[in-house]
Amino acid sequence: MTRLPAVLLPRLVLEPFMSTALTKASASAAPLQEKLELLSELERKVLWLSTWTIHQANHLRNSRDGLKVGGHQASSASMTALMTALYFDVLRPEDRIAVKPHASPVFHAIQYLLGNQDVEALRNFRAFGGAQSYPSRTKDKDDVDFSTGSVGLGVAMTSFASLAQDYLDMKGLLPAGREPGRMVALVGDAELDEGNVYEALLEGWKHDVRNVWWVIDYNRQSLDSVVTDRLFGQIDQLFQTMGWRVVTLKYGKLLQAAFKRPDGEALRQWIDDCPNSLYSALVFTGASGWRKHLTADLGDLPGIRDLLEELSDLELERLMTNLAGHDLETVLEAFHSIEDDQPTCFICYTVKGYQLPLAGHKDNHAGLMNPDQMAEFQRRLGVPEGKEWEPFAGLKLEPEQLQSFLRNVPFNAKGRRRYRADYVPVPEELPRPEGHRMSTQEAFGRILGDIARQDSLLAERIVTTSPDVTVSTNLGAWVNRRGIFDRHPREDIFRAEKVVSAQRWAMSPEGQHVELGIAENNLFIALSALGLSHSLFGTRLLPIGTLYDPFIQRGLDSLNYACYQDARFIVVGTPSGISLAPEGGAHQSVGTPLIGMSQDGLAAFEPAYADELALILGWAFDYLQRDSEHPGRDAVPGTPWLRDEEGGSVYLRLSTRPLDQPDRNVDASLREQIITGGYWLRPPAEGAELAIVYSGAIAPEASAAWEALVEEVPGAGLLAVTSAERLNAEWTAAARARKAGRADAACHADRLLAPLAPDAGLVTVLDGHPATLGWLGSVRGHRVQALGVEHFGQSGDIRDLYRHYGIDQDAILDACAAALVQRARRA
Ligand SMILES: Cc1ncc(C[n+]2csc(CCOP(=O)(O)OP(=O)(O)O)c2C)c(N)n1
Ligand SMILES: [Mg+2]
Repeated sequence: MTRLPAVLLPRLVLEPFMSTALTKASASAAPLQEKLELLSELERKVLWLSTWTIHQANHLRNSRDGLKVGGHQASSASMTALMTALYFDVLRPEDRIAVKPHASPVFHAIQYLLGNQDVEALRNFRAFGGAQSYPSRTKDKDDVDFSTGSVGLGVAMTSFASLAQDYLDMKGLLPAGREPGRMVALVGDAELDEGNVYEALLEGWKHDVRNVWWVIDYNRQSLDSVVTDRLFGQIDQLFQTMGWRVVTLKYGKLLQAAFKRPDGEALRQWIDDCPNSLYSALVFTGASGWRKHLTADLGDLPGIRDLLEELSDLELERLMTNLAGHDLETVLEAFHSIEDDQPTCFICYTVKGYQLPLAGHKDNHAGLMNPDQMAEFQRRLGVPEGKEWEPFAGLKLEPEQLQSFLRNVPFNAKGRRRYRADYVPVPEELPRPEGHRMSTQEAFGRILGDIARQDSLLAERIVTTSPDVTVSTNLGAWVNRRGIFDRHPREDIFRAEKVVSAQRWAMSPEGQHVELGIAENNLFIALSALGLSHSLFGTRLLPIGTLYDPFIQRGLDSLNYACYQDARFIVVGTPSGISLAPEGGAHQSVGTPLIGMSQDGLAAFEPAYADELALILGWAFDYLQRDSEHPGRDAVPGTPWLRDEEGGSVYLRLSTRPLDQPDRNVDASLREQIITGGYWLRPPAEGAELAIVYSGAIAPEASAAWEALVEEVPGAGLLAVTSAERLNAEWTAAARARKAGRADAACHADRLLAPLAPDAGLVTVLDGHPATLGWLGSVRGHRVQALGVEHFGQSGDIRDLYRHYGIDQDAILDACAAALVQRARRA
């Protein structure tokens, strides 16, 4: 009986492995054997660097605040072979990857070896300005494709990125010479507990997505513990039901060889039957544990007895943890065997903390090796002291050989893969829809309907999407003209059968609306992918997503995720507030204006009138496209308070409440004020003692209250706030600038309120949380009566509801009276 190799590295079990798939598909010219040797050396270095990066951050950098810095050595070690194989051999420049958040150190180590990350960033892992804890498109310098951090979202992102790629590809909008790539998620197995993953899976199936790989690091451990055994059978089936190919990588070459020995099948069966918890515990306890259990369960089989006798403790441990996810050749074989575009899920068995003393322990998620363990690990890997950051120190192969291999890594062939796209021209102004009375939602639909009729680049690049509320958010006119996107042309059956409908529902690759199922998470991740099209694929899209305003909260983490990645899109929340009256509290939004104010990367507007909306939309199409090289037509150099030159995404909170439209011409000054956040609809007299401030659909009540008030308080003003968010952002930014020495830094909110008497009262009101406008009192020290909605809405008509929640004309006048009384008392 042959003895298993002493050092169970892949090199010694290569002979039986001569996969044609691997040799055929691999772009590297290096002979297979040599390549495996190189990759296994690099894997060792990646394991070292990722582990050391975390160690350095926790043990060698001075902690000024006594906080543990953290980092995930076990989660990283789980993926080093998979990521080594992918980045150094399998991936191509056009591929895009979402890396499991807590494998960030592995990603940074790989980019370091590829020359795309500097050592300072590694040294400063998790420190200010250093490599980020979780891969970040916006904060890391080493070409992160998709940010991750909130588990599950990066996974879904790959599916929608593939949809975005198809959208461009099928319209011939991918820049010349750019091949479609694979969208690859490196997934922690516990990420599959996140519901959004299944929402994305189902949506992906509907859209027949392709070129998506999900590589699951199946270490059977999450943060708290070991995951349930029965889960994977189910997940396997689920993927297959959704049309995915499932490739399970369970056993490495060593175990495969052991299974071929006498009684080897019994060993396989034993491992197959071994509960996840026991397996993990034995990984941690090591040889003694394996021997005890294998002897008790299989000791009567001569083949197993021989095996246990032959193997040293180290050999036995290596054999029993030789899961396929750590076996480079098995991994490469699997990846390279896929040559078509069918979505593929690789279930890769791994050990969390592989090769580390933390391996397998259920509490290892946040576990860190202590300095003694680290020293022993360093010795074992042969990394000389003082050369911890040297890319090739301690490896057996010559640095030149390794460097030359790295220079030819296909993934790195084109350098940084951040693209730029040409600016899509936006007309100076979008025309305001005709009509004396309409809601902002209707105006939105009509403005888009007008654009849909045009033959312009703007019309070509707008893509709309909605989670099953396309018609009820007034996208109908747009969709009727521009059609629904589908990879396969599909007839509108109702139309073909001559059933009368206002809505055309034909689908084709030319369509410009992506219809989604109801899942709001998918909406925001779709916007995230479409809104990064310029950077990921080199073609600018102008995505607009619509949903009912309260359901923003359903997809809030995904919205935050989209903004965190600096995706550019317009999200339209409509209808909003209790103005949706009869629909009741379950559909009425209260807190969304505060979301608009607090969400970074999102300029939020709540216009009342169609002309305001037309202006804001036109501005938004330009704002979406801004960056340092295209600072936008409104950006004034030297006034950085609003960060307008950097651009961002835009949130429009709209309403179904029809309002009488003002008959006015919007001049340049008014335009600027609408975009900056507010204007005096009725300017106050100099030294006025009172002003009513409103936002959005409540405009008629605010106006009526002002009319009634002005008879008794001549000179009172009526301030229309189109964007509490921008007024607020500019106010705080200007204050920061003043502190930094810019004495001239002023803000629009301050200028607006300047005419009022210093002790004037402000009555603020909106169909949303009162805190949205209440802060205005702090700008110049005015006393505020803040009206708004603080409690869940309910069914009713607008009159009943506005009265009940205290935002009707009477409530506004009562607040005005209170403000005047308060002022008189202080005088
Ligand atoms: C939405 C969200 N909830 C919770 C967390 C905290 N968290 C980080 S990793 C993790 C478990 C990860 O387990 P798994 O995906 O299996 O990765 P492993 O560490 O085992 O590789 C949790 C709960 C998070 N990052 N995101
Ligand atoms: Mg896990």
